[in-house]
Amino acid sequence: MGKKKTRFETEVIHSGYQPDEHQDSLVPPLYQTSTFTFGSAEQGEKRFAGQEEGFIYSRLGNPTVKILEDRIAVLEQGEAGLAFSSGMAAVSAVLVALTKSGDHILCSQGVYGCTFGLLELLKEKYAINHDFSLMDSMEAIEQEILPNTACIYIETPINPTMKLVDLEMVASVANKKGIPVVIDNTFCSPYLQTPLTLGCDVVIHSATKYICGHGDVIAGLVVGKKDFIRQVSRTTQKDIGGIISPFDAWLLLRGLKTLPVRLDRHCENALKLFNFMKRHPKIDKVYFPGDPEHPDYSIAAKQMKQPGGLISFTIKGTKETAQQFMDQLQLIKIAVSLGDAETLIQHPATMTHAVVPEEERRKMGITNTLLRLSVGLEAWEDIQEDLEQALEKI
Ligand code: LCS
Repeated sequence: MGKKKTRFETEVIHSGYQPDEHQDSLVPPLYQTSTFTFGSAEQGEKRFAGQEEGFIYSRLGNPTVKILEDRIAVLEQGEAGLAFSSGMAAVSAVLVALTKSGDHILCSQGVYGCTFGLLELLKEKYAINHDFSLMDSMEAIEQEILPNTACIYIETPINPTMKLVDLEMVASVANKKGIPVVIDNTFCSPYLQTPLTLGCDVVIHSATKYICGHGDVIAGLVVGKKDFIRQVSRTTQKDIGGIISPFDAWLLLRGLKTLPVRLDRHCENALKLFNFMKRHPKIDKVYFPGDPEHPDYSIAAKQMKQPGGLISFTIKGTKETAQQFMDQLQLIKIAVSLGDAETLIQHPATMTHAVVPEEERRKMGITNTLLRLSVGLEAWEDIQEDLEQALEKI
């Protein structure tokens, strides 16, 4: 683009888009089309052969989607981006691209339930094994990397336990061994954490969450080196087909513009609620990276701009107490997903992580009294009052 590099808050609004390339439209146009016409048979042949630039068919690329892909690449400070129909389409396209039968994946001790399901599927169907690792020291990781380890897969903060992994530390070990490090950056968005700048290789997002921000799209994004993104776009994306619709890409471009403004508010609200929850007699433990007593507080301070908008906590009592508490909430909605304007609460053991066997859940730290709160954009006093009245009733 040859333009002056601007700050994050400006890039979320302008990067990847030039109005003069699109009839001077201020807002990126929605190219709601499945296919593109060729002026001649020869032109069609050239486009398919890669001898001429241009769009062919929306599963292989679309101008609205391309703007989103270019924008997320800028925000994550990577070379290229790729958009998918869901976060899981992104996770599966990346993991299938990086592995083959007989390989091994080293994974953080805790991942989103469906990512766990995918790892199990890869093991059962294709003999791609995995191990979970605390990733808390260089020595441990060095020992856990096997000769057939094809990639390291990390969530940080981990959904829903809010444990953190030191990305720079893991990347320094992996880089020496030439093993790609893949990060699911969903909980942070590029506004709070940019893993590629810490030495990681591939970033994945469930764009359904903070990037969309409005609870109306399911989508995924991947950012990495040009060669890797091209490989994924020509193989596991093109041939498995989990592409985003142009309209959903358009909505994400709209949501992205307010990402920093929204996240500042999510984080501000979360910090206030954390201080309330930490002192409440009916709440047992609170897991929040902004807690100076959080075991990974120093990692959060090092690699995250702010502690984020998610708080997990355990209610004193049993699974039933936790569920009774949820049922008393009035403003806060019981729903999975996160990063929306509305404050959402969910019970991981029976919802997002219900597919994880109980034994594994215990190892990850997901107990039956654990709840996850996605702090929304409402007045924090109203969210606190709702928590307060529901806690009073249990
Ligand atoms: N990665 C993380 C960290 C997630 O939290 C999710 C979804 C995904 C990937 C998958 O993204 P999707 O395909 O849904 O766009 N997490 C959810 C959650 O915690 N509640 O509902 C969905």
